[in-house]
Amino acid sequence: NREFNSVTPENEMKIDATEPQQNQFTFGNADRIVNHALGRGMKVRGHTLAWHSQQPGWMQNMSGSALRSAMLNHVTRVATYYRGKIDSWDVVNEAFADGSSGARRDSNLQRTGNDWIEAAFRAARAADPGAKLCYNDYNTDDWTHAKTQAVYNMVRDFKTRGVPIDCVGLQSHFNSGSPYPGNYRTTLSSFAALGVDVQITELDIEGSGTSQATAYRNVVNDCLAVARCTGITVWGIRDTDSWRASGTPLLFDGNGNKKPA
Ligand code: G2I
Repeated sequence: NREFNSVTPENEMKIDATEPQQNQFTFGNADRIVNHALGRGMKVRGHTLAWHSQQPGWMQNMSGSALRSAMLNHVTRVATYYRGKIDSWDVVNEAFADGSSGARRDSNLQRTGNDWIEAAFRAARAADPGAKLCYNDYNTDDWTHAKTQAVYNMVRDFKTRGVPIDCVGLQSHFNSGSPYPGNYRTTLSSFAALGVDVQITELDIEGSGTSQATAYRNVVNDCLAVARCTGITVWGIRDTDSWRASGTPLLFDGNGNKKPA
């Protein structure tokens, strides 16, 4: 409450959490977060409407037109339920493959047809016209990576053809194997130049002390330098609650005390 003006549910809006049985929606845990945030004037980032991972069992077993319909129904129902309460939605999460291919990630959703992503964005726009609609991914921070270029080309194509997209989320999970790239600001400004906002959506940086603080400073300065960089979300508050707890990647230690970062 003291340190943040925006909040994101780490797991509570995922497909398995909000639609555990087909057409039976459960919003209790997500509502607690949304109500807490809105009651204090904080914004909410919604995460996430369509994703190959964390699908409930019933969806994992679907394919083809039945899965396409179920996915669109999910997007519509969840975005409609939260209409007017979400600042930005991660409409589609992690749809591109890692490595040098620049291809889409294979998944049951991808196998419903290459247009599944734009279909999800159109459904989200119809359900909540006021929410900013984002494409969110990881390993898209380094401007030279094939995956970054592939997402950039998709967003450019969407803007050209009028597919409703407002923002790109860079997850920005950094560690020694995937460090803060020196061209990060170029990545942010290049996406922004397509006419979308850029948001840093899941920031964490493994390390400690001064070097960790320097990396955090670099990320923040890069965002501040790009007018359309409109938000920085850290992927947790205390190190001990992080999905990468052993890497102590967050801004507060296990006692909730501020770190140098
Ligand atoms: O994997 C790191 C992040 C990559 N980008 C998308 C994010 O949504 C993702 O977040 C992580 C959460 O931080 C984890 O907390 O996504 C994982 C998978 O959804 C989350 O892990 C899940 C476990 O898989 C569940 O077994 C567990 O019940 O966390 C749940 C709650 O602790």
